[in-house]
Formats: sequence, structure tokens, C-alpha cells
Amino acid sequence: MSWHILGAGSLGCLWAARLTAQQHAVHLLLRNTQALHRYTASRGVGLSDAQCMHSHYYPIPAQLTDDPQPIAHLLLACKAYDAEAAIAQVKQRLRHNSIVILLQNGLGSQQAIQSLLPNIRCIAASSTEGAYLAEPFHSVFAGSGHSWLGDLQPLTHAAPTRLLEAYNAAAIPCSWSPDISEHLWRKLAINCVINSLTVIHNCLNGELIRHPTQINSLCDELQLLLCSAGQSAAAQDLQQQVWTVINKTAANSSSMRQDVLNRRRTEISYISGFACAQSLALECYTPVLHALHAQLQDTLRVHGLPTA
Ligand code: NAD
Ligand code: KPL
Repeated sequence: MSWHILGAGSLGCLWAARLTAQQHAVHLLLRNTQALHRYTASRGVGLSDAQCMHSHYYPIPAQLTDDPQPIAHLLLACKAYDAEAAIAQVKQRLRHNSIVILLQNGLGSQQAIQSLLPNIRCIAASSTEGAYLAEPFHSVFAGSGHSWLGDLQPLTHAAPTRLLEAYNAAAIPCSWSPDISEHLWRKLAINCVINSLTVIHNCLNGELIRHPTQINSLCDELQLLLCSAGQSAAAQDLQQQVWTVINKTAANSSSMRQDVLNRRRTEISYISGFACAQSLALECYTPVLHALHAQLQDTLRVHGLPTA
């Protein structure tokens, strides 16, 4: 299969390397000529295991987003706040039967992109895999996980069996979900609690056990919000799920905390920001959630980072 990967960061390079290793025709889409020159001068896309014991380099061809080549399968692997602008750059290269896979965390960017591409099949992914960049274009596969994929406009197509088989054969463990919004909302709620609090308290996920009252009140409000948003399946046992993730990932520094410690913009607007906006739109009373979001914004301000 032919793939264009926009966003040659941690996850984009991870997926690019695994698809290339399975003989897929992969192209990286880079944003400007400087990035293209930097990539051309590198050893290609690098992929290392978690211990950095084994590294492989893949000479994957790269092109600019405005290259005229049509795109059959687009993997959008940039951050949520870059997603709309990135899609606008490649929109004219998509055809009516192209497929776009969205890897963004949180919620909000996926719906915005589907509105920009009303007649194109957009599949959202909810992934628990973990990767980081050791250096530009060199991804370290830090944590194995699972990806759920599903149509943003459900019931319009049959499950893309060939694509799922290709991913699983390329060591990208994934399953199809007829209701991806359930996965996205559940992950949003979990990230809302864990990511925000680990930034506010500057701690590892496991250290959140010191804040049970705040966590449980947040879970109660988020459960209410999810139910108001028609996501009662995602809301089920939320508190228990949050505590399970805290325990299972006790030694992890959440992705949002890593962003803050590395002085990178966070995806706050697509996590607690999205949850707060929804609670206002649905007139769902969530004072603890709003206080959390404001406290997170204050913390980001102290770090000199954008609050949206
Ligand atoms: P990243 O910052 O490492 O990579 C994003 C890349 O996109 C950057 O190289 C950036 O330059 C590029 N980019 C942005 N706009 C572009 C444009 N217009 N044209 C070309 N390139 C552009 O991010 P990441 O960690 O790979 O995360 C990507 C998404 O996946 C995020 O939403 C993240 O939350 C989600 N996610 C990441 C992980 C992980 O372990 N890294 C796991 C699950 C989900
Ligand atoms: O998804 C995560 C993240 O860090 O973004 C959790 C589940 C909180 C694990 O750290």
C-alpha cells in the first residue's frame, strides 16, 4: 500500500519505519525546504527499541506537502493544534477515495478535520503506544500498546480489512471499533485527570495517589459530562479506570508533563479545554473540572508556555 505520513515526529517516524519494513511505499511529508535538507542530510528514519540496544535506519523518501503527487492513504501524525493547518496544506492532493488516518490525542481536532474534508473517509485512532524522538527523525519505541481505529462518520463504510491486516502485519497492533468516539472520550477523560494533575503537581503518574479526593471528584464530574454528551459507555466505571491507569503507569511521566518539562506547547485545548467547552455547551455543571483547567493554565503560564 502507498502511504504519505505528515508529521515526521515520534509517532510518524515509528509508523513510517514499521510500514517501510513491511515493504509499503512510504513518503514523509515535510513542511519546508529546511526540514527537507535536514532530513536529506540524515541517515533516514531511525527506529530504536526502548533500551536503544538495536537501531535500524530506513531511507524513506520525503517530499514537501505541496508536491503534486496524489495521496491515497494519509497518516496525519502531527500534534492536535497543528492538524487543521496541516490538512489545509495537502487537501488538494486527496481524492474522493483517499483515506485519512488521524493519530491526534484528545478531541476536537478530528471533528474539525472531518468538517474540512466532508467527502473523505477520516479514520480516527486512539493509541496507547509510546514513542519519543532521540534526535530529529529518530524514534524510540518506548512502550508497546494498542491502537483502536474507527470511522469519524460511522456506518458509512465497511471496516477496512486490508488496511487493518496491513497494520497488524507491520507490527502495529490495532483493532477496528464501530464506535471510535467511545475510545476517544474515555481516553480524553483519563488524560484530563492524569495529564493535567501530573503537570499541576509536577509528579509521576503513580504519585497521584496523594490526591484521591481531587481525582475522585474529577471522575464524578467527567462521568456526568460523558453521559450528557451521549457517551455513557465511555463513562462506565471511569473512576476505577483512572485508578487502574495510574497504577499501571505509576513510573511514567505523562505525555503532557514531558511536553512541559521539555518546554513544548501542550495539547491542553484538546484535553481539559475541550472537556470544559463541552460542559458549557451541554450546560453540565463541572466546577472541579473548570478549576482544574484554570489551575493547569496557571501552571503553563508560570512555565512560559501557551495556555491554549
Ligand atoms: P511530535 O511533536 O513528535 O511530531 C509532530 C511532527 O509534526 C513534528 O515533527 C512537526 O514538525 C510536524 N508537523 C506539524 N505540522 C506540520 C505540517 N504542517 N507539515 C509537516 N509537518 C508538520 O508529536 P508526536 O509525539 O509524534 O505526537 C503526534 C500526535 O500523536 C499527538 O497528538 C500526540 O498526542 C499523539 N500521540 C503520541 C504518542 C507518542 O507516544 N508520541 C502516543 C499516542 C498519541
Ligand atoms: O496517555 C497517557 C499520557 O501520558 O498521555 C497516560 C495514560 C496518562 C499515561 O501516561
